[in-house]
Amino acid sequence: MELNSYIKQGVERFKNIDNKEVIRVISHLDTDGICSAAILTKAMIRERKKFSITFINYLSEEFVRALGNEQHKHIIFLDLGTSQIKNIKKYLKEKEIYVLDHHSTRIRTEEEGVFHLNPSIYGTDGSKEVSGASVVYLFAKELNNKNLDLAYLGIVGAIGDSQENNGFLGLNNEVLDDAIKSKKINIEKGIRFFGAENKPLYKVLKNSVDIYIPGVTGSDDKALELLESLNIEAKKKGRWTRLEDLEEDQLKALIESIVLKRQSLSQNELKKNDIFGNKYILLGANPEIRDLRELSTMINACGRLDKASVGMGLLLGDKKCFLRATFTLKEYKKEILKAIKWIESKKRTKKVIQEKGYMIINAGEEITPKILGTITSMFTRNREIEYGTYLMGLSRTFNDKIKISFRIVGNRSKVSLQRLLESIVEKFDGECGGHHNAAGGLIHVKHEEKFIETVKMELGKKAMEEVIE
Ligand SMILES: [Mn+2]
Repeated sequence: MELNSYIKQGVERFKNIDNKEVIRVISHLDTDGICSAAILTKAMIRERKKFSITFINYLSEEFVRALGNEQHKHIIFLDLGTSQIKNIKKYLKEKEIYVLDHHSTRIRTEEEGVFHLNPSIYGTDGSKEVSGASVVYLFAKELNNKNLDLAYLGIVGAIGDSQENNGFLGLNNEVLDDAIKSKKINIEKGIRFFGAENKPLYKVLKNSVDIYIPGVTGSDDKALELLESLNIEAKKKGRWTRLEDLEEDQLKALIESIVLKRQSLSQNELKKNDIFGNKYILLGANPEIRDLRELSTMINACGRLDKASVGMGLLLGDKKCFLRATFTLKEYKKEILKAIKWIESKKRTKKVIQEKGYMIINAGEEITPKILGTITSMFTRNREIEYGTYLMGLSRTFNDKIKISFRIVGNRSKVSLQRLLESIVEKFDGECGGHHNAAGGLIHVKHEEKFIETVKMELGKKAMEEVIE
C-alpha cells in the first residue's frame, strides 16, 4: 500500500473510536515527542476525543507489558514504539494500537493487527527526512483540514531532532510548505545566531556554539574585545546593544570579522553551520520563542527537567506554561553551567579520567542523569580534546543505577558506538541503546568499579588499534 492510503485507513479507524472512551497516549519526552503530543492533543480536542498522555524517556518491554493491564482499549505511541513493535504485538493483543514513529526499522511491509505508521517503511530516511512530529502532523491533517495550523510543530520537532540543515528534506519539506501556507511561520534569511532575538550581542557571540567563533565562543571578555575592535559599543546609554541595533556597516564589519576568524575551521563545519541561512520565525510569538530553534531549545529543557507537560502547554498557547517554561530553561542552563564547572574542577582527578583516546566523566550524583547526554554531547565539539577521542559520561540515578552516555569527539565514529557500548554493558547485565555516533546505557551501581576498569581497557585497546592502522 502507498503511504497516503495507509494514513487514510488509520484515520478512518481512529475516527470510529467512541468519544466517551479515554485514549491512552504515550510519547517521547524530547522536543520531537512533545511536539508530537501537542499536535495530537489539539487534533483530539477538535474531534472531541478524551485522552490521557504520559511522556517517557525510553519505551521498555516492561512498560509495554504494564500497559496490557490497564483498562484503556486504545493506545497511541508517538515518536517511539517502532523498536518495541514485537512486544507491542505480544503483550497488547487485546488492544487497538496506533504507532506513529519515524525511527528507522528493518520492517519493510505493513503490520497486521496494529496501525504502524512509520515513513521509513516506505523508503523515507527517518533520521533526516521526517520527524516524529511531522508523522503525527500527516495523520492529523488527514483527520481534519483545520489541523493545517499545526504543521509548524512538525518543523519544531524536526529541528529538535537535528534534521534541519539550512533547509529540510523530503516529507519535512512538505510539512514546511503547509506551515508557511497556514501563515504560522515565515522563513527569513539572516544570521543564524542563537539568542539574537533578545540577548545582548556580546552574550550572543560568547554563546555561539553551533556557529563556532574560534577565540571568542565561550569567553565574555573576548566577545567584548571583538566588539571593541570593531568600534561597536557593547552598551549604549545603559542598555546592552543587540544584533538588531547595529548599523548596516557595523553589521557588515562584524560578519567579516567572524568569517575571517572561522577560516581555520574545516569546510564541512563551515558548510554545516553557515553563519547565514534560514531562520524559521513563528509569527506573533514572544521574542523568546520567535525563532523556532529557540522554541525547540525551550521545549527540550522542559523535557529534560521532567516538565514535558509544561512544554506541551506552551505549544498549545497557555500563558502560564510559557512563564514556567521560560523559568525551566533558565534552570536547565544553570544545571548545565554547574555541570561544566564541576568537570573543569575535577580534571586530572579520578572523577574525570583523561587518557590517550578516551575520556571518562564519572559524575556520581554531581550531574543529574537528565542532562548527562547533553553534557557529554557538548564535549564532542570541544576543540581542546583530540578528534576521535571516545567520551563517556556516568551519572547515578535515584534507583541505584548508573546512566551511561557514550559519544565521540567530532561525532564521526569508525565503529558503531551503540555496538561497542553494548559489548561492554552486556558483561554487566546492563541495558543499552542508541545509534552509530551516540549511545546510552544503564548498569547497576554495584558494577561501577569493574565497569570503569573494563571501559578503560576496551577503549584504550581501541585507541591503540587506531594508531596502528
Ligand atoms: Mn524523534
